[in-house]
Amino acid sequence: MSEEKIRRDIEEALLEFEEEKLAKILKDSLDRGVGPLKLIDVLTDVLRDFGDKFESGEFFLPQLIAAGDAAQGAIKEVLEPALKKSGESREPIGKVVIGTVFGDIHDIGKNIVASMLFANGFEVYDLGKDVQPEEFAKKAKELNADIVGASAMLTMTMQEQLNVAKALEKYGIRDKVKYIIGGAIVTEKWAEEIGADGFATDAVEAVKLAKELLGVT
Ligand code: B12
Repeated sequence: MSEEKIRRDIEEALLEFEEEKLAKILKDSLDRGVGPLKLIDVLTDVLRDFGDKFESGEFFLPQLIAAGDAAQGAIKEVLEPALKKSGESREPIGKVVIGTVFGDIHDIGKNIVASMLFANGFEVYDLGKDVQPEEFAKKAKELNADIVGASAMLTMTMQEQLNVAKALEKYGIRDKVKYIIGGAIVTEKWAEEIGADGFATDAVEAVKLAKELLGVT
């Protein structure tokens, strides 16, 4: 099956908000040897396209919510287990605490990053979404984490990534952890501005960054 056909099928399932149909397309594609990473790429691209259509007024919020929910469900059911499979039996190379910042409920990207880090040998503690800055710091201190990751998708919630950095200072662990950020609105300039140790635009880059920061090749 060509990538174009898979994209068309995924798009159709999401337009109909059909989680089961989407899960089946993903399962069939995996069975045919298409990698989970490739499928995540295609799904991400379709979702971003929906976001653009929402912005231009072609789509409405309920459509975005229903499509986002269907994508999330199918990723959890089919793609996350496929990603995790490859990482299950390895010694952890580092401990990561990750979450979506306070006021922000976008967690699809964060979940993919968490799964990819896990699949690549990291021990991952996922705080979920809408997480208060202190929660990141508290958990990182408790677990003696190596990396803290904060995801933000809204211009409105970007500031919370700075608040996480401040919370890490407050808990006295800013120099003990590497702080990484991500999300559609995050730029290198913003990462520098808030003193983060790095940022990544997708999950593959996030894994590369995490490994680099811990000096793992
Ligand atoms: C799906 C979606 C939703 C779903 C979320 C479902 C869910 N469970 O996540 C729902 C419908 C709930 C939603 C709600 C809203 N949304 Co919305 N949403 C989207 C959409 C279409 C896709 C986001 C997504 O999942 N992308 C796919 C994932 C895989 O990509 P990603 O998130 O970018 O993640 C990757 C990277 O960023 C990176 N990454 C992510 N996190 C991290 C963390 C670390 C540490 C690292 C290193 C890397 C990293 O790796 C990820 C994997 O590759 C985007 C459009 C877009 N262009 O992004 C809008 C978008 C983000 N939403 C937007 C808006 C405005 C909203 C609402 C405010 C709408 C409203 N008026 O109510 C609400 C906000 C609610 C809230 N308080 O959070 C705007 C934001 C604009 C802005 N600049 O602020 C966007 C850009 C749409 C648009 N074009 O207007 N949304």
